This record gives sequence, C-alpha cells and structure tokens, in this order.
Amino acid sequence: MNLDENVEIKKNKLVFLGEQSVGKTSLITRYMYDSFDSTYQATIGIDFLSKTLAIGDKKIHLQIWDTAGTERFRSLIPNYIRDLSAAVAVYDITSVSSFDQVERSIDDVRKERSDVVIVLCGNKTDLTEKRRVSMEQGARRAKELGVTFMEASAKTGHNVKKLFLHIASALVNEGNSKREKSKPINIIVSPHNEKYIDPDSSYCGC
Ligand SMILES: Nc1nc2c(ncn2[C@@H]2O[C@H](COP(=O)(O)OP(=O)(O)OP(=O)(O)O)[C@@H](O)[C@H]2O)c(=O)[nH]1
Ligand SMILES: [Mg+2]
Repeated sequence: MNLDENVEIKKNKLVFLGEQSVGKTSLITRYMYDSFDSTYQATIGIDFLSKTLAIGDKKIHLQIWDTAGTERFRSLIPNYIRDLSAAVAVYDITSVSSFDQVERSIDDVRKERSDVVIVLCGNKTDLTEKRRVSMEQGARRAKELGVTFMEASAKTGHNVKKLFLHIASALVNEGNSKREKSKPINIIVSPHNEKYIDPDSSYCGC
C-alpha cells in the first residue's frame, strides 16, 4: 500500500438503526450501488459493507453496518453500538410508530457512547400522499434529542449522498478539530465495497 504522508486514514463505524421496513438497507443500497429494489427482503441479523471516501486530503474508511429492524434481532444491536463513530436512526415518514421508535434507538446509542455523530433520518419522502410525520415534527424531535435531522428517499435518491457525506465530513472535522482548524471540504467519493473480511486489507487508494 502506497500512501502519501499527508493522507490519513481513519476507520469509522457507521450503524443504521430503526424499525423494520423503514428503508435502512434501501438507503445503503442507493448510496453504494445507486439502485433501488421495491421488493422487501428483511435483513437477517447484521450486514456489513465498507466504502472509502476522500475528503480534502483526508481519506475516511466508513464501515457501514446495516441492522435488522425486527424485534427478534434487537438483542444483537448493543454489541454493534459499543465501538461506533456514527449512527443513522431511520424512520419512515408514513409510519408514526417508526417515528416513535427512533428515540429508543438514539437512547441506545447514547447509553453506550455520548460523543458520536447521530443523524435522524425520515425516509420515503417520495410517498407524499401517505405522509404521517411532518418535516416540522422530525426537525423538532431532532432538536430535542440534539441530533442532525434530514429527510431522504432511497427510491428517488433524494438526499442520500448528502446523508453519507454529512457523516463523513463530521467525522473528518471531528478529527481535524483536535489538531487544527478545519479546512474547506472538497469531497470526492470513490466507489468501493465488499462484504466484511478485514478492513486493513480493504483500503482503496483510488
Ligand atoms: N416508496 C419508497 N419505498 C421505500 C423507500 N425505501 C425503502 N422502501 C421500501 O420499503 C421496504 C423496506 O425497505 P428496506 O430497505 O428493506 O427496510 P429495512 O429498514 O432495511 O428493513 P429491515 O431489514 O427489516 O429492518 C422495501 O419494500 C423498500 O423497497 C423509499 O424511499 N420510498
Ligand atoms: Mg434491512
């Protein structure tokens, strides 16, 4: 591996949480493969993907963990939260119960880690006629919980890149602020993904 001395690699674990069927897998699939599947296939247990992004002169390696929303697998989640750097708590804007549940996901994260980047994400904005949770309600809840708020649609791709880039930038800036004032961010995304094997061997310098 040939690395420029100015390039730093950080490994960061990003976990997607939220009720069954809110679109966690679809958001990740849209970002990684720029595709969308309308047939529902529930995630079993936990899935892992990774992606390397370049933000200015920093390289950031995101480990993306997709959890299952089913109650049956809930007991697995604390194990994955322990060493995370960022979390996306997803709800479906057409489902009030999924919105009520995000608070529990955020509490779970905060119980383990108080210093992580958390985004509250209302997904399925394309379903305008079926909307049951307004943007204002989402924004208000996010403010109360002290997290970033975003709405997105895995189907149309609306705000999906923004969601990931916001997290990557926040993680890079977090590292920068410990050493220097943050520089303007220039983001270049390099496609890179695989099932989890060994993060050390999966670096892509492209
Ligand atoms: N219209 C619309 N449908 C969506 C969107 N995102 C996901 N879906 C659909 O919602 C269903 C559930 O999506 P998934 O991505 O599997 O949901 P999940 O949160 O991963 O579900 P679990 O793995 O069971 O926790 C699928 O049929 C998707 O096609 C969206 O933005 N708009
Ligand atoms: Mg899933």
